[in-house]
Amino acid sequence: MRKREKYVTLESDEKLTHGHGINKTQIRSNHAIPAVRLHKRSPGRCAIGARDEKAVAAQHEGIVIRSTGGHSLVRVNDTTWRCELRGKLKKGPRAAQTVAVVGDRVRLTVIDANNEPPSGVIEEVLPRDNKISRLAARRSGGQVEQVLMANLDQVVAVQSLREPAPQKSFIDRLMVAAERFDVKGVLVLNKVDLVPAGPELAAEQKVWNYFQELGYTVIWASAETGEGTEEMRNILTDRISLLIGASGVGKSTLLNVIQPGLRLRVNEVTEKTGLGKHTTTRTELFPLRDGGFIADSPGIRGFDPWDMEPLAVRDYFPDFQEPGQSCHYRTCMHRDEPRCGVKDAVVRGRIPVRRHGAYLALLADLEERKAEVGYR
Ligand SMILES: Nc1nc2c(ncn2[C@@H]2O[C@H](COP(=O)(O)OP(=O)(O)OP(=O)(O)O)[C@@H](O)[C@H]2O)c(=O)[nH]1
Ligand SMILES: [Mg+2]
Ligand SMILES: [Zn+2]
Repeated sequence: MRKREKYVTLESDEKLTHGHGINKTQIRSNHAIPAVRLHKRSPGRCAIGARDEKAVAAQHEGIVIRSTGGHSLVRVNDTTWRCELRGKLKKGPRAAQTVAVVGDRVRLTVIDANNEPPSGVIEEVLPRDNKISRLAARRSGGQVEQVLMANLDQVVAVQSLREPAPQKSFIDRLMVAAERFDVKGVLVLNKVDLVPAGPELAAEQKVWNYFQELGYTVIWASAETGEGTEEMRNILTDRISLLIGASGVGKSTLLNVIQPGLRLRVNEVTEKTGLGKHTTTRTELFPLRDGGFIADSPGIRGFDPWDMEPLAVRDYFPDFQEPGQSCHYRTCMHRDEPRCGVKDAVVRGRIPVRRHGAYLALLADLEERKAEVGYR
């Protein structure tokens, strides 16, 4: 985990913890959360920290825990503020939905501190340490960057072993994005209770242990039996994490087991399609009782990484690094080139054909996109 300099204290509130005592939740942040006063007539222009008896517009710094349309919920210490975005922020180069995303640290001006919830205006989104984003289809056609979350320590990919069946290529792509955006990748395999012990389970272990060998944390879990949930709680504590995966894999159910007071809505997987019904409809960040924050997110089917040069993609496959040393060409893309160490490793069974296939497919997607609009 990356080191960050300062600490800020956020407290869980009653609603989120359902009376399980007082919870001082420490999250890492580069910024303290001061309440500073600005001059009444020119909010936003006064120097932070300026003192003026007539001043009324207090400012706070907080973390976005939910972002929908024009509104965001911002957590400042133990209070959740409802905030709008200052108009000028919507005009920048970023698409409106990526201006302030879950996990963003923001500076807000108080509009009404006595409101229920208190209200404010987001004046500034502070620079991000990192983010996880993918390409998403735009309603009006084409594709656009969708930032799923900012300032996170790890992305926790949740798959179910059955109902719905796991998608290996989703994991391959998500882990590439994690490498690209410098976020730790964790893999949770849920519903292990649905896989009979014996050859079926052994086959799954063979597939998924490979990711463990690559250095990713792999957790076998069941929200039904509780298996693996303690291990999950341990890796989530004191970190800021994003749970991500297809609809119906059990993200919300797992969180409810890990922190019962959350009472997240969960739903049935439809029998016909074996797919979930998108019970969770937005990404939301919750303080964890023992420290840290976890974001539950709506199910997504695919994950298209972006913003990388085709030649850089090979660097995001940890298993290609050592065999890649023996490629004849320094810029070998492990595709059509002769005397390729990576392809040799595939032939010798050291790298699964599937992994190499996932790499080639991603490469082709990025090249196609680059040909259309430039690599971004
Ligand atoms: N057998 C079994 N069923 C589970 C397990 N975990 C979750 N489920 C069931 O899977 C279904 C879907 O769970 P959710 O938690 O709503 O799934 P989700 O990933 O949050 O789905 P979205 O919010 O739509 O993205 C529910 O009916 C759960 O009861 C598990 O470990 N074993
Ligand atoms: Mg859910
Ligand atoms: Zn090669």
